[in-house]
Amino acid sequence: MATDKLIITAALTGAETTRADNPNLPLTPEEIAQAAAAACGAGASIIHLHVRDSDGRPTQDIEVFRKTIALIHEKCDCIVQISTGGAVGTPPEERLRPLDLVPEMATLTCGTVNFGDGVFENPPQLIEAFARKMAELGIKPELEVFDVGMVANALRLAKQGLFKEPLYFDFVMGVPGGIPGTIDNLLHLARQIPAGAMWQVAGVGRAELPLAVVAIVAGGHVRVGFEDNIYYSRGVLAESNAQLVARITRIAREVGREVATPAEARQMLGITRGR
Ligand code: KMH
Ligand code: ZN
Repeated sequence: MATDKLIITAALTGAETTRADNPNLPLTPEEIAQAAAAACGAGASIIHLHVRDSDGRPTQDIEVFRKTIALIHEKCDCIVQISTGGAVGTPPEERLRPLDLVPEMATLTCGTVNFGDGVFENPPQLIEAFARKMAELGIKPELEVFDVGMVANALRLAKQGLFKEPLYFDFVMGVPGGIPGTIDNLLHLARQIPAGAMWQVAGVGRAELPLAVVAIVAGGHVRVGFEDNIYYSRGVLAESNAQLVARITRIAREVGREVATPAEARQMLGITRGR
């Protein structure tokens, strides 16, 4: 049974979810900041951040990120984790651009994966270039794993000294094209990472809740939010990202696992510089 505190990440918006999927999706900087503050109040310590342009389409525009992050930090102390994944097909140089804001964390996808009808391209040279930029700027990478071979890709880069410990893996499970979101697969992934490394699960769709529950008791950490899942229960749309976070906080407490504050999450992840 896990005894360390649970880190909850809220993936508020993503690049693929639309208002037609869930009318409560936050899209503007103001809406995203409001959703971040509510998620933080419900127990999230990390905000996984995608932003949208004024038409609601995914963008990697640094100015939209800058504004959104400033608004978030006016309201709460959550760690902001910028997405370098963007949307399927976003050019690599656009994906990298918001790193110039030097966020505390950013995502680093560790391989190429079919993603629904598209291909989320992350060839070896791109992964290494992104990892080097994060290392240079002192940004903590979250190592995004969409299938089991990506763990090995991440460990090869770790051997080159590109990551500071503890390594923080995010197992994104249930993307059509990636590893299916089963409990067996989650436990298999968790067994692939070295001692001392940390992991989180982001289950897509109906896999979100059961995999989160397994992670809570198995010593992992949890990501929830509209990027991954728009439902609260079967056929019932979630009212907010905070509603999904609050349920994870309640379940964790019920089984004796306290939830990390942003300051505690920074300490666990080895994030030492201020934001
Ligand atoms: N939107 C997906 C294609 C990340 O944020 O780093 C990629 C993604 C991963 O969301
Ligand atoms: Zn994302």
